[in-house]
Amino acid sequence: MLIKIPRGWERPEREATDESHFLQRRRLVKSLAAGPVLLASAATFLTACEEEAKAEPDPTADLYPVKQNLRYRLDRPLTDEAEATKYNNFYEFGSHKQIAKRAQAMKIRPWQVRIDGMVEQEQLLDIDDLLRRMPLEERLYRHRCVEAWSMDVPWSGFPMKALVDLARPLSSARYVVMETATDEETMPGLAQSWYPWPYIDGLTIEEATNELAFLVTGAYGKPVPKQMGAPLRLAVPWKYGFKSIKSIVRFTFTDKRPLNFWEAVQGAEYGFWANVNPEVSHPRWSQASERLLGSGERVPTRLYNGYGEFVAHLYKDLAGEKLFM
Ligand SMILES: Nc1nc2c(c(=O)[nH]1)N[C@H]1C(S)=C(S)[C@@H](COP(=O)(O)O)O[C@H]1N2
Ligand SMILES: [Mo]
Repeated sequence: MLIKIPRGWERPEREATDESHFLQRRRLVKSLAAGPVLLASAATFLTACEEEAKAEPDPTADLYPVKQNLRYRLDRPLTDEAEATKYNNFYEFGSHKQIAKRAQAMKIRPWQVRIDGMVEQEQLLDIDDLLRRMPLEERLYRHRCVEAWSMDVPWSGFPMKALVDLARPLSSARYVVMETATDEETMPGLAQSWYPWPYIDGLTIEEATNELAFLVTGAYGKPVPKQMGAPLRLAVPWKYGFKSIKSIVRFTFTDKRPLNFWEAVQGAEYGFWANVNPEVSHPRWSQASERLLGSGERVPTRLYNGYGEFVAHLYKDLAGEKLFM
């Protein structure tokens, strides 16, 4: 009989389901100490907030659905909306996937977006003005989480290049850093003080102005739901999902490469570039295949998540950089 001993990168995905595996024990200890009293009050609070959410219609709802840009197509079916909206990574609301209900407490109006750093002039933009100025369109994109699951989503939004043009960065700027809102009142994850809040991530200016980089304002023909990063979220489909930062309040132009949230948490496992590559394993699991959200089917992962024709050229002179983690 042949006994096969799996190597590190051959381990099943169930071992790869949490980016903060090594932090779990600590969180568990803390939550056990907090006990059931907290859970009960959280439940009451959520009901109140859900009521509030229902009462506040999105002021940009009339903009949707937007016209689909047929240049960005999929060769596999869209993920069911019900699946994509109930299985989410949004650590501000907790380090597990069932945060959708909790996220409804987030206040997304008024919402301002600051543009600062190496720009001709700092700007503070109201989200509703911004959305009405930007060229909205729908794109069908793949999304590949570093945890080896994926989904296919009809996003609405605008090319990030339009925002960079609006920002008028100085020629010395090389990166754009994005930052997620921090609202202690509605985001219980912020109390997990061992995480380096706020969540930030960044792109080079070349990446940010690549035609694929997309700022998401909607999904499935409606304003994007809170758990998916309302009212403004990034989609960079050739990179692992953690680069696609949610609920953005700030764009800072800089000449210094930022240390993103996951890199700061665990630099041995997550880096700045994070381009999808099935041949480069995560230190704790293989990236060769992925599980489709919804059907559960396992399919091979593709280099640059299938978007090489759009982005491979961005990396050809970067030998020596860790491009795929
Ligand atoms: N602010 C913030 N943005 C975030 C995250 C997060 O925890 N906080 N998780 C990232 C990860 S790991 C993934 S896979 C996607 C998940 O997006 P989804 O919940 O819409 O599927 O959001 C990314 N953006
Ligand atoms: Mo992810």
